[in-house]
Amino acid sequence: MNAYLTAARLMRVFDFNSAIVRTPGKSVVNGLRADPGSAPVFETVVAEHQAYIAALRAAGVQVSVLDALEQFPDSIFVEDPALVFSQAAVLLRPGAPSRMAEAQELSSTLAARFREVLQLSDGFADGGDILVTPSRVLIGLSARTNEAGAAELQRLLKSIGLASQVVHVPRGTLHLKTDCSLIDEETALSTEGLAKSGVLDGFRILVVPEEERGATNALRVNDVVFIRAGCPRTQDMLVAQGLHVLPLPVSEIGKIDAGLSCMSLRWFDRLIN
Ligand code: CIR
Repeated sequence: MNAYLTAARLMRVFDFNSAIVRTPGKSVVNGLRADPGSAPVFETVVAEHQAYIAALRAAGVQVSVLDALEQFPDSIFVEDPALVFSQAAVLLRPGAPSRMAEAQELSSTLAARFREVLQLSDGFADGGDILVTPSRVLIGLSARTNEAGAAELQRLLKSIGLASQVVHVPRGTLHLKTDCSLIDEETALSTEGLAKSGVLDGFRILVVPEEERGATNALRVNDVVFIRAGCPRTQDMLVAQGLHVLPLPVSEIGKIDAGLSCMSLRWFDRLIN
C-alpha cells in the first residue's frame, strides 16, 4: 500500500491538521437569533473566539484567520457556508437570506487550499446540518436546509466518493449539529429528542442532561473534545469514557444560537504533516 493510501485509511473523521476561522466583526452583535433576549457583548465574543483559536492550535491544527466582514454579522460561523474534506471543498447556499453571500466570500480562500471546489447550485444547505461520520455524511433537513439542497449535495458528495443520508432535524432545532456531535467513531453526544428520533441509529448514544442542552454541540478535534464551559455533568460523562475534555466559554456566542462546531472549517490536509 502506498503512503497516500496508508494515511487515508488511518485517518479518523475528527483528525484535523488545518482549519479556517473568521475574525468577528463588530456587527456580530446583530447576528441572527431565535430568542430576542439580550445581544452578545462584542468584546466577550472576541475573547471566546480567541480562546477557540488557541484551543485548535493547542490540539495540533494550523489555523488560518480570515478578516472580519462587517456586512455579514454571522460570517464568523464559517461552518455554515461551506464544507471541507481532504479531497475537496463545497461552497453551499446558506438558507438564511442574510447569509447567502457568505459562500462567495470564502471562494478564493478555498480555491487556494483545495484542488477541487464544488458549488451547490440548487436549493439551500447550511454546514451546521452536516454531520460527517465514518460511514456516511448525514444531511439534516431543517429550516435552513431543504430537500433540493440536500439532493444536490448528495450528488456532489457522491462525485467525490462520499456516501450520504438525508435525515430530519427536529422542528424548532436550528441545525442537525445543534442537537448532536460525534465523540468518537462509534459514539454520538445527543439531546434526548434527537436520540429518540432514530437519526443516530447505529451509533452508541450519550444523552446530554436537559439542563445542559447547550453542551450537545461539542467538537472532537484529534484527541480532545471541546465542550461548552459550565456543563459539569456532560463533562463528567465524557471523562468517564476516557476522553480528554476541554471546556470552552461560548456564553456570548450562544446568544446568537451558535456553539463550537460552527466557528471553523476543519480538514486533514494530506500535503502537510
Ligand atoms: C445563524 O442563525 O445562522 C447564526 N446566528 C448561528 C449559526 C450557528 N451555526 C452552526 O451552529 N453551524
